[in-house]
Amino acid sequence: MPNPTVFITGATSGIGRATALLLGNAGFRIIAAGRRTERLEELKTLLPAGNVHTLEFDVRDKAAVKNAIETLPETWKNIDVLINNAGNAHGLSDIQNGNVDDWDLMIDINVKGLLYVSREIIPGMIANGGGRIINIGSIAGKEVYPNGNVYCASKFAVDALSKAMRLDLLKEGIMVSEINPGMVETEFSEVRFKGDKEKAAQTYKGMEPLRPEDIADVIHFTLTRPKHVNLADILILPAAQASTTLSIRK
Ligand code: NDP
Ligand code: 8X3
Repeated sequence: MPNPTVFITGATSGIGRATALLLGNAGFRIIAAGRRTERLEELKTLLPAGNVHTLEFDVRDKAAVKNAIETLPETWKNIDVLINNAGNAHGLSDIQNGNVDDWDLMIDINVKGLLYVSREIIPGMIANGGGRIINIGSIAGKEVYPNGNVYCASKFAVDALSKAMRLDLLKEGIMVSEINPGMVETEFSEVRFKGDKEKAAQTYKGMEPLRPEDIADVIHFTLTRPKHVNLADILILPAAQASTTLSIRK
C-alpha cells in the first residue's frame, strides 16, 4: 500500500506549510493547497520529487473547490487524510465597531471554506473505506476574548463541526481530530492587522509563542498513533500562555 496521501489546506504559510514540510519529508504524499502559486511552487522544491501535488484555489469559491478536487489526477484521487487548516483572523475590534467585510471573510473562509472542502473530500474517503480528518481549531474556539468576537465565533463553529463530524463519520470509518493551538507566530497577526508588521510583532513581544513546527509535530504525532487511537481534541499552548490573550506571562 502506498504511503498515505494528505490533503492540506493553507499550505503556503505558517502551520500548513510546516505540516506539509514535516509530513512530506516523513514519507507522506502531500496535496498542498493555497492561493499563492509562487509559495506552492517553492514548496515543491523542498519536498521529495513526486511526493507533492499542488492545488491553487480559494476555499470561499465553492465551484473552484469542487473543480480542484474533482480534477485531481488519478494517482492523487485517493485522499487518506484531510487537514482543514486554511483560515485567518481579519481585524480585532469590539462588536459595535466591527467591519462587516471582515466578518464575511472569517465566516466564509474559516467556516464555509472548511465545509466546502470537507464536503468534496469525504465521499471519496467513504468510498475508499475510511480516512482521517484533522481540523485546526483554536483556543479561540474554546474561550472568547475581548474584541475577538467573530473570529472566536468562527472557531467555535470549527469546534462544533469537529464534534459533529466525529459523530456522523464514525460509522464510515473516518476518524476526526481537532487540534486547537494558542498563540503561534505565523503570518496570522499580519493578516489580522492588514499587513501592519509592527502591530503584528507586538502580539508576541516579550513572550515566546509557539512555532508552526510545534503544531506540525502534534499533527505528525496524531497521525502516527496506533490505528485504535484517536487524539480527538487537543489544546496546545505556549508555556507563557494560560488562557486567551489576556493571561500571558511576559
Ligand atoms: P497563516 O496566515 O500563516 O496561514 C494561513 C493559511 O491559510 C495560508 O496558507 C493561506 O494561504 C490560507 N488561506 C487563507 N485564506 C484562504 C482562502 N480564502 N483560500 C485558501 N486558503 C486560504 O496563519 P496560521 O498558519 O497561523 O493559520 C492556520 C490556521 O491555524 C488557521 O485556521 C488559524 O485560524 C489557526 N490558528 C492559528 C493560530 C495562531 O496563533 N497563528 C492559533 C490557533 C489557530 P493563501 O493566502 O496562499 O491562500
Ligand atoms: C489564534 C489564537 O488567541 O490569537 O487562533 O485568537 S488567538
